[in-house]
Amino acid sequence: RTLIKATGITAASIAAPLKLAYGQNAEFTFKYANNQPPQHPMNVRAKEAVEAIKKETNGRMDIQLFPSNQLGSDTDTLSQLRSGGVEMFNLSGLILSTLVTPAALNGLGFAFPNYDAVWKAMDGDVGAYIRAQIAKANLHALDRIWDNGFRQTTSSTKPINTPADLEGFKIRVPVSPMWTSMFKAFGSSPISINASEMYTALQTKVADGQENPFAVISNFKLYEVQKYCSLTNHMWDGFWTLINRRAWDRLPPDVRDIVTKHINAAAVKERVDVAANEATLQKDLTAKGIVFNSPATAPFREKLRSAGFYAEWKAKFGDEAWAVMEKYTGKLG
Ligand code: X2X
Repeated sequence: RTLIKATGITAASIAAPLKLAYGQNAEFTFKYANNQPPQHPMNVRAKEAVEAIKKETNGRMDIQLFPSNQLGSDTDTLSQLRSGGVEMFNLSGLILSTLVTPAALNGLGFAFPNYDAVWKAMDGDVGAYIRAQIAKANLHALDRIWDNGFRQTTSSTKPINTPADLEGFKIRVPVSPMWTSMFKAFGSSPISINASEMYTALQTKVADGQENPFAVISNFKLYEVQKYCSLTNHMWDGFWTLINRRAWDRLPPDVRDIVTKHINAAAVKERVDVAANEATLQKDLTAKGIVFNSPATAPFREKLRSAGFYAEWKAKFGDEAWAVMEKYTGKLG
């Protein structure tokens, strides 16, 4: 006890590692990773779902949630998911596109005018098309994609009013060709950095700006290192729940059904939470010192078109994928 006192170890810190020996009585244990802090609606809803799954399987299935990239950056965790070191992962489709190109479809610049169009496409044929391609990479994707959101552009140096303001702009983007391609088309200097390094990159001015939905700007405390938020709404991004194929196939069908039911339901609830938070978050961020502006978006889209962005991605995705998107978005580019 004296030693414990001297080292400042508390009862709580001794108990913590014991909690890591999870699933001792469970038949099946999964590690479930994501990049968001615990308070993001995705983790709130995922936590409820894993508790419901444990209960409904009478403790046979124990899924432990690892928020905040605790198991590694997104790109690291994707490798672990493929090798089976991590069984389950909520990952942005655009980052997944480094492995499954069509998973970036929904991130095409200015494709979706609003959430109504997003959910019709993602719960409809666009989502089905993407999931079929994911299956070919030996990963199982659950049906309902979680909302990350429409992305807005923040900066420590200046508001973005016109496409010209993006020229030469040092902007942090997630690790994905869709993002680098889009910001190169704007003439920016995109720097690919995982979410886990984003705050530091902005703080140390490796990048002057970044782009993310309100929930991320808020939960990652980017208001501490950014001043302006320009409502560019330049793309919509979501998280697929991905499961290692061998781990999934090891589960009996009844357990698979229970996992599917609860995680899908959690994703749908998370969409509602994120939408409900949008209005309050803009007020909160304003109170924290962020200055908002609403640029006209048509000139940004025109810039992408004239730079050949849509032609480049139509060739990469192919005519079939493009036609599936255009069913929901109207003519792209
Ligand atoms: O890395 C990001 O910017 C984030 C959190 O939006 C994604 O997961 C793509």
